[in-house]
Amino acid sequence: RKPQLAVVGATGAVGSVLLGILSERADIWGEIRLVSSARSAGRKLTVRGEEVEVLALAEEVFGGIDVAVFDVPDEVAAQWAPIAAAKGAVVVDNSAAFRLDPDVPLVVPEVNAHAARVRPRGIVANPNCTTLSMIVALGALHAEYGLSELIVSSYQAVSGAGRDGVDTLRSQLAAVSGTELGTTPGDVRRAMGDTLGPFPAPVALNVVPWAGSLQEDGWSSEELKVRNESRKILGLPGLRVSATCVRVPVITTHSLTVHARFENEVTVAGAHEILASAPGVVVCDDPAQGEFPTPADVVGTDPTWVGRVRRALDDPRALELFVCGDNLRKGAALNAAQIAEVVAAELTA
Ligand code: 11C
Repeated sequence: RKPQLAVVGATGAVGSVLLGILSERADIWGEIRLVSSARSAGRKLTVRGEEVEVLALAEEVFGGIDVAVFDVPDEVAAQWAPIAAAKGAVVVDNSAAFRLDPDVPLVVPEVNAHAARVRPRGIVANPNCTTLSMIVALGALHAEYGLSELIVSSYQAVSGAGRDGVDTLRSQLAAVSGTELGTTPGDVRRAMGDTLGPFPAPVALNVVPWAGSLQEDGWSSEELKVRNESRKILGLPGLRVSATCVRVPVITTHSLTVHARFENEVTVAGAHEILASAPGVVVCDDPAQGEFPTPADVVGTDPTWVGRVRRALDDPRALELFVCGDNLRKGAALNAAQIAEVVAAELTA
């Protein structure tokens, strides 16, 4: 029989994208059961061209389910993923609850698909969208050159903060459109009043050097995720990583500038060749023709797009890159769907 899939968090920003992706990819699933909080249960959503009623999260919904993709808040995942696993489902969890658990693999199929096979808790974790937006390209370069250090800055889209993030940017853009705002200190902030949504400062006409929650020594949770998750996915526990995470007025698609240092000397031609032949990566790098990835062009696509590839002027072992990836697709739903497919192939082998 075909494996049965549950999507938990089906009505959320990532859940909706996942239903679209499941409708586009090879149809390997038997039933696709949709699950959400009690608040959204009863709604009908379309997947594979059929309307499916959303069920309220409860232990019974996991009966007969082989793989359950969770896209819910950390605390909901922490409570319910083990319940689904105890009912016999392999859980693919997109929260941060289990990513650093040594008994939970953190998987990006292009980089470490093998890791998904060893899952003592019956849970496979899906990385954070910021890490995911760059790691496929870095995994390919690491396999050839041996990565030793990463210094990155992110330019994160508001949909990383969910529907609330998108609604906030759209309403802020409406408020500033056709005005002279953005020319005197604090004018944008005053116009926004208390409509900052999930962000600590206006995001329209602005950049906000903050994503996530405050952690020790001034680091944000998002910055620590980039460090910890990159290390785990690449199998490099001592990798030197510094990240600065920044929110920008983009709806969907995270971008990153990456300074990557390697064990071996690099060349731009070599990097281009590695990236161009890496599954899941597209090189778009001809600045003379104005060709480089931008979120406006990348949104809605599956690959990791890489441009502006340069060798560091002062370090023959370092590359500078500009990377874009759709944070809702490869950054979340697509990677989860890919992991689910890897698990399904194993279960049905
Ligand atoms: C953002 N990357 O852009 C975050 C959202 O750990 O999965 C995803 C948080 C996570 O705000």
